[in-house]
Amino acid sequence: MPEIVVPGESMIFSEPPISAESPISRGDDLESKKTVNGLVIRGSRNLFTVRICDSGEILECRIKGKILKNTEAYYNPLAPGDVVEVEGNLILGLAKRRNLFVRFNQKGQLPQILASNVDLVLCVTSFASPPFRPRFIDRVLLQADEAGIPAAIVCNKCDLVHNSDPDEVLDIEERLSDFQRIGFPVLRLSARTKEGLDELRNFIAGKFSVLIGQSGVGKSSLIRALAPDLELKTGAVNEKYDRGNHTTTQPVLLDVPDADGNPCGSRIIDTPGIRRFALAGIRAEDLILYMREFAPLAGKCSYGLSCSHKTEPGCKIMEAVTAGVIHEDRYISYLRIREELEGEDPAGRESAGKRS
Ligand SMILES: Nc1nc2c(ncn2[C@@H]2O[C@H](COP(=O)(O)OP(=O)(O)OP(=O)(O)O)[C@@H](O)[C@H]2O)c(=O)[nH]1
Ligand SMILES: [Mg+2]
Repeated sequence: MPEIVVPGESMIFSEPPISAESPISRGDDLESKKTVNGLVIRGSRNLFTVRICDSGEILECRIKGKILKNTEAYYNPLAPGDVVEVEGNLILGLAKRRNLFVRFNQKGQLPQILASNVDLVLCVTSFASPPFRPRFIDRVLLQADEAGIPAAIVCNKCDLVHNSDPDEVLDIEERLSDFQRIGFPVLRLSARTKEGLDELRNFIAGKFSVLIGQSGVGKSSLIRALAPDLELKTGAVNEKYDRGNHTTTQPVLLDVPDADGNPCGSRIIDTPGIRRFALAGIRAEDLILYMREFAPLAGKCSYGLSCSHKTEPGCKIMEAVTAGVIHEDRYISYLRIREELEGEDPAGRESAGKRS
C-alpha cells in the first residue's frame, strides 16, 4: 500500500471532529473501486468504524478476507488510531504503525491492542472511590516505556480529598511525588469541579492521547468535561465494592476542543476500565529496563545481568532501595511483576506484544 503519513507529534487535526453522534454511512456512494485512507475510530472482531481522512466521512467497514496481514499475533487486528486503506466499506491494508499500546488479554492469551500511533499514555487514577492504586500505575508506566510512548499520571477526583482520611491523602501525595521525581508528569484534578482541567487541556493540546485506568476513576467524565458536546456515557461507582461498573465497553477515538474553541484541539482514546493490568511482550529479566530509576543500574550488580535483584549479595537494586533512591513500593511492584512473568509461559509474552 502507498506510504501513509501516520499521526505524529506535530500533527494538525484538520479533519472534521469526531463525535459520539457522527452519522455513519455504508460507503456505497463512494466512487467505486477507489481506495482511500481512513482512521480507525473504534471496532472489534470484524466490524470497524473508520473515518476517511480526506472527506471526514464515517464508515462501518469490514476487513476484506477477514484476516489482515501482520496482525495475527494480537487478540484484535485493529485499534483506534490505526490508519487503514479502504475500498468502499472494505479494509484492504494497514499502514505501518508508529507504536502500539497493549495489555495482555488473559482470556485470549494474546496481547490486546488498546491504541495505535499515540503521542501520550495518560494513566488515570483517583484520590478515592475507587481507591488510589499505585501498583496499577507502575504497570501502565512500564508498558508505556516498553512501547516507547511518553506517559503521565492524571489523578482525578481531587474534590474528594477534603472528605478523606488525612493520612491516606499524605500517602497518596508521597507516592505521586515519587512518580514525579522519577520523571513522570502528574496532574491533580477533578472532572466534577473542573479544578485543574485547563492544565490537562493544555498538556494534551495538539497531541493524540490514550486514557488508561481502572473502572470508575473517571476517564469518560474527564473527556466529557473537556468536550461537553460528546455526551459520553458515565456510570456511578458501586458503593459496596468501591469500584466502577465497566460503563465504557470498547476503546473509542474522540476529538476534544482546545482552549480557543478549535473543535479538534486534541485527540483522545477513551478505553474500558481495566481491573488488572497484565503486561505483554516483556521478559522477566528485562523488567528493570522499563522501570526508570532501576534501568541505570542494569548490569551493575555483582552477578551482572543475571542478578534477579531478589536475594543476591552485591545487588545494586537492593542497595538503591536501602538508600531511598528506589521507593520500597516500586521494589515490591518489581518483585510481584517478576514473579508473575516467571510463573507463566514466557513464549506467549516474548514473541508477541512488540511493535509491528
Ligand atoms: N467526586 C467525583 N466524582 C467523579 C469525578 N469524575 C468522575 N466522577 C464520577 O465517577 C463515576 C465514574 O465515572 P466514569 O467517567 O464513568 O468512569 P470511567 O473511568 O470512565 O469508568 P469505566 O468506563 O467503567 O472504565 C461517575 O459517577 C462520575 O460522576 C470527580 O472528579 N469527582
Ligand atoms: Mg468510561
